[in-house]
Amino acid sequence: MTRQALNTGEMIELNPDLSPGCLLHRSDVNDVARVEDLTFICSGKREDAGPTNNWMAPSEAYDRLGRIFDGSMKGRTMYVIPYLMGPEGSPFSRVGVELTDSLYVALSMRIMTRAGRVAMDRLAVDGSGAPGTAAGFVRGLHSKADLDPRKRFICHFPEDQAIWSVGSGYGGNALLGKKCFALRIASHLGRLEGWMAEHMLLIGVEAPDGEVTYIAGAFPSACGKTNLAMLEAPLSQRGYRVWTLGDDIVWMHVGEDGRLWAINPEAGFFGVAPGTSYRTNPNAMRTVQRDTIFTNVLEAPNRTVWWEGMSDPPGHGADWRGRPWTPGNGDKGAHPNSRFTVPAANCPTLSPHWDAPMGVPVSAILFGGRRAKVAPLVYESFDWAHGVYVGASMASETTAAAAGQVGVVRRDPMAMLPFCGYNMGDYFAHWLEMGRRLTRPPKVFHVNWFRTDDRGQFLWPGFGDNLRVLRWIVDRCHGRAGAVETAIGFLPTLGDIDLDGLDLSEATIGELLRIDRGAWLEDLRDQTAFFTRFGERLPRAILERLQGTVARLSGQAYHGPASPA
Ligand code: SAT
Ligand code: MN
Repeated sequence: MTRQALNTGEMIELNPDLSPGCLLHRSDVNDVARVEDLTFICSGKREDAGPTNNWMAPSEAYDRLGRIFDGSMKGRTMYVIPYLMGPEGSPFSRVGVELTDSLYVALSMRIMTRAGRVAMDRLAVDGSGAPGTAAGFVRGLHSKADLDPRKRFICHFPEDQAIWSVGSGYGGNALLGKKCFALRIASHLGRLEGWMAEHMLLIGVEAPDGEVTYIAGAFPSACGKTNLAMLEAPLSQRGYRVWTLGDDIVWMHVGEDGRLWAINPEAGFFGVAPGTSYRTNPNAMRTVQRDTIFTNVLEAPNRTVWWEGMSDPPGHGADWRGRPWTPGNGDKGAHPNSRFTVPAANCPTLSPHWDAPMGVPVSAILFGGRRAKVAPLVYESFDWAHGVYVGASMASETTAAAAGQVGVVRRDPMAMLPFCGYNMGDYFAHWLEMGRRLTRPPKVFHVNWFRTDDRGQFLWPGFGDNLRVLRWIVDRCHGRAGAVETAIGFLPTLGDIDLDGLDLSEATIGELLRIDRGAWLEDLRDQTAFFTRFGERLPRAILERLQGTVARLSGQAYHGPASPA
C-alpha cells in the first residue's frame, strides 16, 4: 500500500537515511482542518443533539450524503479497514469498520488504530456484530468524493452507530476512528452504558521514590496536549518523570475499587507539528524520527521535513502546498495545522501500562485552555460536582485545528464542544452521575499555561516546567501539599509550588495566581448566557455552582495567594 501511494504521488518518500520509513503527504489546499460547520449529529430528535451541535434528521442526512456518495468511488480502490479502538483483550475496546477510497486514510488508520486481524478476531469472538450491542461495530463510510467544500459533510448517527463522512480527506474529518467514533459516537455509548469518552491526554507522573500518579487532562485541540503528554522534566526536577499513555482521547470506567480507570483507545499520535522542537517537546521529536507520516509540512532539500518553530529554517524548500519556498518569502513553510501521524510505540516515554486491558486509575483530572487573561495558573475544585462545573465553564481561544477564526475566546466545556455526540446538558448530567458512582473520585483541577502580561508575553515558561504544577497537583491528590481556599477553588500559595531554578519575579508569580474579580464576574455573565442555552436540560447543580461562585466573588474581598485566609 505504501508503494502504491508513492506511485500515485499521494505520498512522497522522505530521506531513508535521515528519516527512515517516513512519508510526506500534502492534502488539498481547501482541506486542511476539521470542519465544525459541516459536522452534524443526526439523532432522531433535534433536542438530543442539543444547542451546541449541528443537527440533521437521519433520513435527510442519509439522502443528501447518499447522493454525494453515489458514484463517488468510481474507478477508485475501496479499502475496507476493520479496526479496534482500545487495547487488545480489553473489555472496554470496541470495533469499527471504515470503508474509504483514500489510501492516505488507510495508511493513517494503520497507525492511529489497531487495524486488521486483531479487530477481525475480536468480531469473531464477540459474535454477529449487530449494531447497537457491545459486540457490534461502528460502521464508517468515507469518500473523498471530489474534495469540494460545498459537498463536504461529516455526519454521525449515534442511534445507528454509523458515521458517514464525505468530501474531506484530512485528519478528524476522515480518520473515522478518532473524533467521529472514539469521541462523538463513544460519548453517546458511554452515556447509555455508564462510562465516559473524553478529549483528554493520559499520563503517569513518577516521583523519585517510584510512586506513579495518573492524570487525565482535557484541553482543546492544539493547546498543548501532546507536549504535556510527553513532558520531559527540567534539570532542576531530577528524579521526576512523566510516562505517556495517550495524547488525545481516553475512555474511562468506574472500577470495582470505586476509582475511575482510563484506557487510551488510540494506537498513535496525530500531533500538531508547528512549534514542536527539541526545546518544547524533545520526546515528540524523538518519536517522529522514523515511520511517521507528515502532512502539510515543509520539505527541505535533503528530503527531510521542517516546520515553523522546529529549528533554523533550511535555505529553501517546498512549502506545504508544494511551492518553492525561502525563509522570509512571506508564506508559512508548514500549514499551522500540519501534523505528524506516528505509532505510540515510537514514543520513548511510553508507559509500560499504556495498553493494559483494564487501563490505569486516574487520581486527577485537569481542565485547561488558552486564556490570556482571567484563569490563574492552577486551581483545584472543591469537590467532584464543583469540578464538573469548572469543566463545563471552560473557555479557550480558538486554534488552527478547526477551520475558522483563530484566537477568539469561546466556551468549550471539557474541551468537548466539537466532539460531544449528544446534548451537552445531558452530558453535564452524565458527569454528575458518574461522580455519584465513584467512591474514590479523582480530584479536579483547572490549569492555564497561557496567561500573558500587558505586552502579550506569556508569564509562565510552560513545557517542561509544567511539571512543577503537576507536582503540586500530585501532592494535593496524596494530601501532602498546602493550598488556600478562594472564591473559585483551592489555589497554591507562593511556597506550595517548587519554583527553584526558575527566573520568575514574585510579581510575576503573584500575577499568575491572581484572581481578577472584575474579569471573573464578567466571565461569569458569559457563562450564564452560555448555560442558558441548555434550558431544561441543564442540571441544577451546574447553575448552583455558578451562583455560588458569583456570591463568593461579589460578597468578599479576595485574599491573594500571598496572604492565606
Ligand atoms: O480533529 S483532528 O483529529 O483533526 C485533530 C484535532 O482537532 O484534535
Ligand atoms: Mn484532539
